[in-house]
Amino acid sequence: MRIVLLGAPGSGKGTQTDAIIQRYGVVTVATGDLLRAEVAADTALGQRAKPFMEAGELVPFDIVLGMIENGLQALARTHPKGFMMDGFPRDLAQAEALDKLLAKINQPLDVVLFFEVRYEEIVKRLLGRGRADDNEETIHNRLRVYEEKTAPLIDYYTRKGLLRTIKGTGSIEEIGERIRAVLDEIA
Ligand code: B4P
Repeated sequence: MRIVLLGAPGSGKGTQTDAIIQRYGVVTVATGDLLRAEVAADTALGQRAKPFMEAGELVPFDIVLGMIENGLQALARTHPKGFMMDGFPRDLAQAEALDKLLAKINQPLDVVLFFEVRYEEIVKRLLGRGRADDNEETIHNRLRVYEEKTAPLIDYYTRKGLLRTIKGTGSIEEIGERIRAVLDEIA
């Protein structure tokens, strides 16, 4: 199965990935985690990405796409059960690039799970988490960037018939149950 997790920062995508991996045997590709690892290791890529992440802006296209391209081609060979993208695509250019890449390796997407959560709830969650980019100013900028650049993907994937909306509030188990209901139908 090939899945995209779509939703605002803090909508709980990362929180649900372990349960999905265990049940469906897919592997996860989380651009946020990959970028944070590059920053922590102080690589040239991490040094370029860091100021964008600290400001809550999207990291430039070439950096993110390079990471995805390398990863996906290898994953298609090593993980026949499929993959789940968390945090990618983040805008239309990334979505179109992903479509092209997946068409090239003959691995089209099966479903896009859109996590629907109100912004007041998101701000509360992220302030509670307290990661380096979870201060109030950066959170508001991340939500503004999400609204402007990422939210148009809801229409993009609806038009392709791939979007399924998951109500992202309630307990982590309740949300997991809603996800299972959708994915069991597709699997
Ligand atoms: P990400 O790492 O992708 O975003 P995130 O804020 O961690 O969101 P997620 O939805 O995964 O939230 P989580 O489950 O952790 O991006 C960070 C930055 O990286 C971006 O701002 C950008 O700069 C850069 N970046 C990443 N991908 C990029 C791309 N493709 N292109 C360009 N730039 C990119 O949940 C958040 C909190 O909520 C946690 O504390 C969790 O415990 C809590 N929570 C989860 N579910 C809950 C529930 N049901 N109830 C209560 N709390 C809950």
